[in-house]
Amino acid sequence: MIDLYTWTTPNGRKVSILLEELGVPYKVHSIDIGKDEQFAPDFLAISPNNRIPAIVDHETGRSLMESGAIMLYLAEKHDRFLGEDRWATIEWLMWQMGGVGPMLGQVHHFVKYNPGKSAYAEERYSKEARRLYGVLDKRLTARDFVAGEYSIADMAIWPWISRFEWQQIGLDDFPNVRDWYGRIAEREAVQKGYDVPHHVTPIPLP
Ligand SMILES: N[C@@H](CCC(=O)N[C@@H](CS)C(=O)NCC(=O)O)C(=O)O
Repeated sequence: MIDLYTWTTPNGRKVSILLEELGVPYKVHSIDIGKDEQFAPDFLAISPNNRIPAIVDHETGRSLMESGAIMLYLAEKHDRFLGEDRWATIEWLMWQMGGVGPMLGQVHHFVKYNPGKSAYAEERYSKEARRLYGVLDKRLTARDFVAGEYSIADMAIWPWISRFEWQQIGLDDFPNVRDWYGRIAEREAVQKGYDVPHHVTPIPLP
């Protein structure tokens, strides 16, 4: 059994989507980051960076923080969703971890939650968001999924794109991203994983 510590955010949903895709049993523990539950000593023992998601795998005794590490661990353990070209999968997973997550996170912070506080930051991160969407759109020109077949890289990127409205991005401007987003949104495991630890809204559709 796996314990998943998570909240209703893109980084949390990445892991619940993967667990649903794998079909392995897991127990959900809500860590409400709006109430600072990520700073509780019990949680810090598992996730010393005070961030969700984190897991404890009781079968192996391993605990892990950082969504990318968790996804690689689970994919390797079950030998699934690493794609036919493992290094392409890792490459695009790292692209999400190093670029999409941090940059779109800044868009949410400045554009969605603190508009008007810093025109510079709003412009900088919005521009970066459009650049990243452009990179993804180009990558998806000749393939259905970022590493060829559906993999943990898609599962890592997709929850960030599901916030396209927060980012004031029109998906019709990026047709390959729009189609890829729709293909993934149709998956039952994605719909279930999106609602962990609880339902907030239906999956936004363009
Ligand atoms: N690089 C980390 C980022 C995790 C992260 O930023 N989690 C956010 C929610 S999406 C969080 O827990 N924030 C709590 C805080 O900032 O104190 C990962 O991918 O797991």
